[in-house]
Amino acid sequence: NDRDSVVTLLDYGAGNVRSVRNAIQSIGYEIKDVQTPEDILNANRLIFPGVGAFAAAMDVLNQKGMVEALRTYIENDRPFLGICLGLQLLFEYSEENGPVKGLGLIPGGVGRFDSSSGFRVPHIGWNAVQIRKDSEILDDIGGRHVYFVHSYRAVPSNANKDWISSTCNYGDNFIASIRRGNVHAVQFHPEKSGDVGLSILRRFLFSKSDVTKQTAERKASKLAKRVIACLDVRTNDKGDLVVTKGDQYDVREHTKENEVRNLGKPVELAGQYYKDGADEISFLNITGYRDFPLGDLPMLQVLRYTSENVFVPLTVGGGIRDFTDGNGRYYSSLEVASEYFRSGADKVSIGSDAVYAAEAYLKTGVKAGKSSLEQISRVYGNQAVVVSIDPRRVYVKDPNEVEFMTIKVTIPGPNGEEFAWYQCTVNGGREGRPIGAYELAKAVEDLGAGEILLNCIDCDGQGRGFDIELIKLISDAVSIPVIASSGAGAVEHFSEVFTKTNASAALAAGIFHRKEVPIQSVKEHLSKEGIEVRMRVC
Ligand code: 1PR
Repeated sequence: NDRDSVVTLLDYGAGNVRSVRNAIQSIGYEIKDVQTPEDILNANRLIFPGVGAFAAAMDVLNQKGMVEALRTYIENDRPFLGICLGLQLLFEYSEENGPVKGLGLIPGGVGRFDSSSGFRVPHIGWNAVQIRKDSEILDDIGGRHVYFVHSYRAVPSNANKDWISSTCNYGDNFIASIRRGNVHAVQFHPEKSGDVGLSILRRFLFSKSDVTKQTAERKASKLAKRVIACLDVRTNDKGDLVVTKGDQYDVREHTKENEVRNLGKPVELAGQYYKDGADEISFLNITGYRDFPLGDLPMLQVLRYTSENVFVPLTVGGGIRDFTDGNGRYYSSLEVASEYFRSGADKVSIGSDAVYAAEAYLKTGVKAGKSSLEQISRVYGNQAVVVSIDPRRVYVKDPNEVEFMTIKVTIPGPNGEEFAWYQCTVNGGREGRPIGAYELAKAVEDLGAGEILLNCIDCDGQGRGFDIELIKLISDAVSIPVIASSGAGAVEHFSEVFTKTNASAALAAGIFHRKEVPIQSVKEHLSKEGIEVRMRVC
């Protein structure tokens, strides 16, 4: 009946729940939004995709008078699915900016992952979970990877063991999901976990008899290495938004017309890469440094359309900074980022503006809190902010020639130089700045970056492999995840970067756009080499 095809969504307006909406709609359900506490009590099925910080979420629930309704709904064993923060809020308290009191339905608290044990925080990426008991909605996913992104987690204890339906190991065991009767909650994001995630949502939404049960496989899992497809997007000379790709950042054809290289349409390519098994998709608006992104509405459309059918994380970068338009209207970088999140992005990536922020921080030693990086990470959490670095290798004879961290190179420079540093650039590689990639990486980690996208201008588009020396330098310097980028030309380059450096993910563009190497072949190769990856369900 009609009521059976409606699901009630508790969206308190703190971030991107567009993907949850899209995922629910893609499996044929209508959404009713909670406006009042009564809507919670009257729900047939309630999904609570918690986003943002724990304290802020509790404040909003309290202000809107929804705490009691939620407690009653869950205590009455009504069909409930909490996602991410929607799981954490069920516990007694969280240490996030706290301790802060939660709903108190499950004994225990939520604490931060310990990065001193060598595990990078935030925990971002694909992990398989260990099923602990009949979880109903997770029944077919044992051994399959699901997508996590969080810095805080609840830990198992004697007091809450009856609730736990699966755990995951990341340094220590944490609670990946809970189930009691009709009440479910998951720490990971089913709406971002590809086919496996959609099947979890389906199980929650369908009545039990609609789904065939399969026996869960119990397999230990490490965080999988991610393979990311990157789409450099810009408007070509005809005014069409196209996916382009440069050689060392030069995106123009070397012909008489000198046109922008056109490798396809952003939404179509993103959809294709999702089907091919990409673990994440990045869009870089590569002329964002000169065009204002909110003027560039097509990019927002690209995100909206893509997020309707692509159920893995989406990152968008380019032009994230404060801006005053031709009419004197001021837009803060936070407004720009918010618009990206609302349109379907899960993370934003900051390039040039993060370089200026890091320079200012290193000069003064003070975190002024005003930079785009600091503001966005304060509001949306550091897991939502990637810093994209565009460094260029600069050879030197003697490390004392520069004040930046140098490496001893394996292949000497053009004049026999044995050392090099990596100079950061802004405006798409057009301007070199007085800061090294090493110094920048450490500074942006301090300022609130959750991840680093590490490009290399020298290697970009060359297909000769990643700059292993650079990636090792940076991935050893920080404790946030590092995405290796620039230079992939063959499947072996991916296994090389994962065996020789501490990169958490590898990103490529050209080889995927030119259909030289399918994403699935990269995954199969990595898996054969004993590197854990997420495999698509066929
Ligand atoms: O400075 O905040 O406006 O952000 C601009 C963003 O656009 C930055 O993330 C910057 O890296 C990117 N960008 C600017 N200009 C270019 C260009 O190519 N002319 N693209 C550019 C950067 C690098 C990667 C590329 C990898 C892999 N492209 O995106 O995808 O190098 O390529 P490959 O596998 O083909 O070797 P802001």
